[in-house]
Amino acid sequence: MYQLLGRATSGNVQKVMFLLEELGVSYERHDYGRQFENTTTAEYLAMTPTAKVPTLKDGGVSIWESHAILRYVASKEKAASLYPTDLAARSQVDRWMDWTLASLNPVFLGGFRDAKKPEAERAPDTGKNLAAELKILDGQLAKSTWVAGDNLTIADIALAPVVRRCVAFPFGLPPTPAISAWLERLSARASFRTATAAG
Ligand SMILES: N[C@@H](CCC(=O)N[C@@H](CS)C(=O)NCC(=O)O)C(=O)O
Repeated sequence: MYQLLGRATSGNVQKVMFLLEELGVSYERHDYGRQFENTTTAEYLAMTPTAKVPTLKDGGVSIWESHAILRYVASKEKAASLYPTDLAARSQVDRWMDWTLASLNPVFLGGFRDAKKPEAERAPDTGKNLAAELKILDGQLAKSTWVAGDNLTIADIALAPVVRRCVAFPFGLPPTPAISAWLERLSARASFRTATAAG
């Protein structure tokens, strides 16, 4: 059985929960990070040198980096609709997953920090930078039901826990109707609701 180490309030842990729930495979989650189990012990660092969550254990294998975990589990479970084996289709998924970490995540983290501050103390470009990235995603979702085409894939699974937080930031972001419709489609899935229930 998969063992998932990481608190349920972490967006990166939520991605992995979303996939495991969607697949309906058995797993146990253990609260690591923040106020829970320490991620800086020698034992944890031997698995995950970044001291971050999530870590996934599968028998003798342990994996860190949420997107590497998503690719591992989808491939191991032979979930070809979630992670296509056709290389061109797979590249559609991979590009949005890479974009999530390389482009959206840095502005999301800026937003996450700034959202807690009074307006006058926020970095001037936080809302603008977020709006620019969300516009790119909104454009894609205006063209296809799911991020990488007609099927839910691990690209949607990687994006969803991050984007739902982005659109809730108090920055007066411009409307992104295709993202809103996509979030509604996601909310209809029990897997997504379970994965994000902790907030
Ligand atoms: N790129 C990494 C980022 C991991 C990360 O930053 N995790 C955060 C939670 S979202 C963390 O471990 N924070 C420290 C903690 O929770 O103790 C991934 O996608 O897994």
